[in-house]
Amino acid sequence: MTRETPGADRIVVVGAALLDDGRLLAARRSAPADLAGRWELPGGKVEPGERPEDALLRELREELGVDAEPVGRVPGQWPLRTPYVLQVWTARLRPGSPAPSPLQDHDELRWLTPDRIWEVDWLDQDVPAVREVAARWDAE
Ligand code: 9L3
Ligand code: MG
Repeated sequence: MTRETPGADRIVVVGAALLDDGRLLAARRSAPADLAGRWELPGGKVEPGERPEDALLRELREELGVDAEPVGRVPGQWPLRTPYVLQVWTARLRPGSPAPSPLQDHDELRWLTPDRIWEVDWLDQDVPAVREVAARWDAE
């Protein structure tokens, strides 16, 4: 395989740590059934030939109707079900972009301050990523 991936046969899923006014956006999944009701960093699969940052912006537009800009990659990557692996970028809303709304894949959104970050039931897979985001929050 010649595609640039983090390991043979891995497919990257990008998640956005969307930060605004000192708060992190959490999104509650509405599907599939085994993930519904759990909270995630919104995002999705990188398409073949697509740059992860571009996938991130596309997913935020598709899922939440917002224009964002990537800020930086959160170090690390976390296994999802084979062959997927989660990578996370911090991102911020572009000026003039509407507030995120749950257009598809999600049925509720919540902006979390650092002291409330663990009040939602994050997907198991997202927990280590959120921990990493929280650890770096002060530096943002
Ligand atoms: N996933 C896990 N955590 C996340 C995201 C965005 C996605 N923060 C998992 C859920 C699905 C797979 O990755 O099993 C693909 O995600 P999507 O394309 O259904 O959003
Ligand atoms: Mg998605």
